[in-house]
Amino acid sequence: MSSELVKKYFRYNRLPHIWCPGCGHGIILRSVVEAIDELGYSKDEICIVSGIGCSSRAPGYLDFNTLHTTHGRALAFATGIKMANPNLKVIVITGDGDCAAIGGNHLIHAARRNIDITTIVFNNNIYGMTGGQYSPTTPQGEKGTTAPYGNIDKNFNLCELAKAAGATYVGRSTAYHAKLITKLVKDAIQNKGFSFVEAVSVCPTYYGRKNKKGNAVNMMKFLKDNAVNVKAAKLLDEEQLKGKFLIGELYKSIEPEYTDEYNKIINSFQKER
Ligand SMILES: Cc1ncc(C[n+]2csc(CCOP(=O)(O)OP(=O)(O)O)c2C)c(N)n1
Ligand code: SF4
Repeated sequence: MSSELVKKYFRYNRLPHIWCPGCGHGIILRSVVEAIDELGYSKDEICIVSGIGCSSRAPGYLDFNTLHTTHGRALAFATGIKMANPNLKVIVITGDGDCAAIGGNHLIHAARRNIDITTIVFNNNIYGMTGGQYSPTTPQGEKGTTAPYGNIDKNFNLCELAKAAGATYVGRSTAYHAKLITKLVKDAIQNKGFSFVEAVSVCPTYYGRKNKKGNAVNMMKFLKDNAVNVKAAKLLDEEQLKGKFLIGELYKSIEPEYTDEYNKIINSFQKER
């Protein structure tokens, strides 16, 4: 990261960070910070909220209004913050376990309300912080410490889940496609409603080692070789897309936003008095 961005947005006394060498989370965080910087918001206008996990360490490193909450509950806290101060740009940074396992219910309800929160999930397909248990995004057949013979659960497609639940902006990128993360996060923050960005990360320490994915470079190469931009995908047939996953803006719509609707009710009663 450029030293300018570090100086401007990071809490010096919390560095160096403790993510493993080769972890994708640092690259993703850089892209998120770049997005905020490019949008030109003052630090006071932003509030970053997380649950618990390697990914959820991110707000601790950042010099904004930040809140490190309990595992899975980032969206519940973020909802309270947004309701109390709708002028804040509220951003949730979460992991696949935090967001889709213990926090799965909060995700679907925040999406269905279309509350103006941007959720960025650092999806490394595993529970990193607690040592490699399988998560809702661990692909079927792959291993975790809690699935030593291969996981038999079908994995969630997080973007489809967020869209089906009511999110009005959905995008996906990867730690390899860092510039695209910045673009998606910028668009997501500007969307007036619930925005969901899946940033596919790499965890060489647990997911990679357990599943013989090679080192961090190999894992990044996998992302490079298997992600297809939605625009390019339109020109490809089913056979060419087999085993690939889509990146880019996957969905966008315009719907009433929750805090606006809530304030309309408050205002109507205040007028009556
Ligand atoms: C209520 C509760 N249950 C479980 C835990 C233990 N725990 C901490 S982080 C974590 C999983 C983190 O995985 P993920 O959200 O995918 O993030 P990652 O560490 O992979 O970035 C778990 C189970 C906890 N802290 N609190
Ligand atoms: S355990 Fe995995 S997710 Fe956690 S810091 Fe290490 S590489 Fe990153």
